[in-house]
Amino acid sequence: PDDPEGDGNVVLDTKPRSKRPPLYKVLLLNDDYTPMEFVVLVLERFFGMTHAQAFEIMLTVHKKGVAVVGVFSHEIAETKVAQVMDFARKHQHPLQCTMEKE
Ligand code: TYC
Repeated sequence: PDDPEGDGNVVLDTKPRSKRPPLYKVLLLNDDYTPMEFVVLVLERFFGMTHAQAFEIMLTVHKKGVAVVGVFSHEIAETKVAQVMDFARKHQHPLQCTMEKE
């Protein structure tokens, strides 16, 4: 009711807003041409993974088609995606990296 007490004072609902900013998953996509070693290098260089971690995630993408390689704020996720896409383009590999809201 707009005026449950009937006293003329209207209580306005406020949307509960979460304090934390949204997080974004950065995804790496498989393709048939990017060399496995290049993907491993990308994961080491831009996502701070060890060689073993990077190799494992690369194989997951290779087998499953896609994997989450990190979760970040919008700004950091955008930067990671741009870094990976620039690096792949420079080396003329078709590697694709995208982000999506968690
Ligand atoms: N499928 C690629 C190959 O066989 C390797 C690869 C893995 C490519 C992960 C992209 O995100 C990727 N050379």
